[in-house]
Amino acid sequence: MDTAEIIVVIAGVSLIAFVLWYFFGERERTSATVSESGVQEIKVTIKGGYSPDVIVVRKDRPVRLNFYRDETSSCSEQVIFGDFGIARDLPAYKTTPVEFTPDRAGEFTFTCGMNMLRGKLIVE
Ligand SMILES: [Cu+2]
Repeated sequence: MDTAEIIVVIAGVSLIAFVLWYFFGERERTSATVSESGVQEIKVTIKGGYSPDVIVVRKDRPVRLNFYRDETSSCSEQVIFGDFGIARDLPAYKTTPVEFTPDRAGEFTFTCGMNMLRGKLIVE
């Protein structure tokens, strides 16, 4: 193999590694911060996806997820926590708090109204 071929192979392997990491890799877990009043709070920015998209909270303590929708894409105009029976409209370029108290531990998916954008709420 000459140098050009080796470079192509390395580039190809790195691309495959990136794709595997992107789709199957461990997502970054972000814990909510607890305010003085005991509310677990976290800001989630929405721009083509949820950021952070894996949120860790504690069970039986109130949670306030502040969704900031940084786009007008109709995809993200709603956020749904099916397991907790919550659906909220999110106006563009505004922060919308979603408040509830998780009464069960586990991993719960939250999505946009079309089930395209996805995030995970981990209750511990
Ligand atoms: Cu959508």
